[in-house]
Amino acid sequence: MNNSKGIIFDLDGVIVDTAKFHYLAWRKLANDLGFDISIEQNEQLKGVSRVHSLKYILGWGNKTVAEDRFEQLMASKNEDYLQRIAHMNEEDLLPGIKKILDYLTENNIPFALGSASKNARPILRGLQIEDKFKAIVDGNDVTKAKPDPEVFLIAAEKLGIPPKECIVFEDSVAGIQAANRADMISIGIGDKNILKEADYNFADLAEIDLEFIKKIVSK
Ligand code: B16
Ligand code: MG
Repeated sequence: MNNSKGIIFDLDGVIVDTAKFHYLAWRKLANDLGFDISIEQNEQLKGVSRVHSLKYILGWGNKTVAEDRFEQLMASKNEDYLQRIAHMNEEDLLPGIKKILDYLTENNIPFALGSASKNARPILRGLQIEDKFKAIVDGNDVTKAKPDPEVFLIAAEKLGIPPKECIVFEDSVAGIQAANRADMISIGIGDKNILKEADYNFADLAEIDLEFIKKIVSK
């Protein structure tokens, strides 16, 4: 098998469903400020950094806050979120991911994480898959949020593989755009009508068979 390809996985929505916990924590924050956010609004926060998420939310609630209050709100949302994900374990891996990671490991195909989350490492640790990744690039390593390609370009560099030879699994529009801008192959996980800019689309990882992975890493 041609092993010159590298794979980059997004975290939330690809490896684990943390979006529901982000939503509960952001919703509590909004409620405390006197307004609500909908599931549809939460969709727009997928793949978006913490700071940008709070900016959107305050905009939706027509709130403006001073800089120190903004920092406090981000910190309290994160504390709430961390409590909600504290008990995450292997059983929280999304269907299909384990099989793919095992296949890549067995075939020496390197893979990295490319996530906007600053909590990515403890989450991977809880899921007991942190050690499988050759590189982990998260919200602590980047200065520009998706759709900027920075997170994926750093991941490719850490894998030692040219961007053109990297394949990205992503569930957010911003993430697919970031992968495309990085000149990587993009695989959209979720609604193909939303992720229409992806090179390939699957409803979820369980829909992907190993033949597809074999084919795409051999191209
Ligand atoms: P944190 P991903 C993203 O993860 C989430 O989709 C997004 O909703 C969240 O705001 C962002 O991480 C930052 O997360 O507050 O933990 O730093 O999809 O890029 O893996
Ligand atoms: Mg995601």
